[in-house]
Amino acid sequence: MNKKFFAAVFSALVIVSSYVFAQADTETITIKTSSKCEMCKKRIEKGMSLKKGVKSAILNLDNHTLTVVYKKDKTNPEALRKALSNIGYDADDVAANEKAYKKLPDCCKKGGHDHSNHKH
Ligand SMILES: [Cu+2]
Repeated sequence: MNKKFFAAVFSALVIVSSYVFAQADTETITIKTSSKCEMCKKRIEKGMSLKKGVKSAILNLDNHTLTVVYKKDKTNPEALRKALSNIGYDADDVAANEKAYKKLPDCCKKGGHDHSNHKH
């Protein structure tokens, strides 16, 4: 029997299975947000990407939907929505954290772009 051959097959199996398990560890969710503008996008993407277990966070400003890729064993959708709320935005049915929301620039608040008395 060729031991080298078995060793090669075995290590190939280990590599393939660890890759498959690593893939199975991640999950993707989309969260509806109350984001308004490019500044919101930067704030949300930066803030969310720093959260534990988050691999990537991308906000689509056209439909205000945040797509998060996260590690299943490190975080969960509930924690991610809470995190977004703590940045100051609504996350699906989780309302924005009031304190964080108040700290947002006016243009990022709900209806922020509707103010007629906007000062420049
Ligand atoms: Cu904004």
